[in-house]
Amino acid sequence: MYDMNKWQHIFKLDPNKEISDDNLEQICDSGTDAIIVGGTDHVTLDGVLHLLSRIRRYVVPVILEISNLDVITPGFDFYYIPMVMNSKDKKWMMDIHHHAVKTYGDVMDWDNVMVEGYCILNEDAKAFQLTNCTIPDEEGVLAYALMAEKMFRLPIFYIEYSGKLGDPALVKKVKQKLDHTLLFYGGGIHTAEEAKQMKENADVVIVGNSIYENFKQALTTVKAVKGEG
Ligand code: 1GP
Repeated sequence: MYDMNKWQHIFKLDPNKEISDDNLEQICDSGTDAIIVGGTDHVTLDGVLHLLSRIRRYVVPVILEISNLDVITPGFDFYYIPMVMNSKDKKWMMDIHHHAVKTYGDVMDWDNVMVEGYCILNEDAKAFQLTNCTIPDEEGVLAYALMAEKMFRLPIFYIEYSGKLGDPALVKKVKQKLDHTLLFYGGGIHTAEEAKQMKENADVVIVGNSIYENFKQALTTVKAVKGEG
């Protein structure tokens, strides 16, 4: 029903943060390709369900990014499952996924489940610390990208700088390694210019924090990546 290969821009909403009805309407009607519901801290099932029901008033596709098994619930268009490739712990690559499939495997609609090969590159990001990551060198990042596509055949490779603008040159080099796997870039995008710059190489840019920090600017990132701004 939805063609993810055509997506260019996604807003990521955190169920643990407040957003007014008016701002939520503007986000959902902004022309963004989808909304991801996800966060690292204090994400609860109640918070997820409340946000889902509010977003469902609009036509935009909505995705649950599963950071914790307690929040898995039906009703989303897609379920994104992070596999943190540069974590030191197998837990974040394999074990929680194994546990989830043991629990929910029989009722999962596998067509709507996408595994994201995450590479988290900001040491100060909460997700980096929570998942016990290490920073790879450039060759290391490129190798993760190749592994995501050629070994694991993942639909998405996600360069995550959450909270900090990343290195566009690195994003470009990663993009050159990928033929099929979609390259998602997220982190520190606040302005139309920053969004446009990252979109030059990433297939999809994700905008999160700036929704809560500078709402008007966050909205301008949609047209910027879609070549309308
Ligand atoms: C976070 O990649 C997203 O998972 C977006 O990052 O919040 O820094 O925009 P920001």
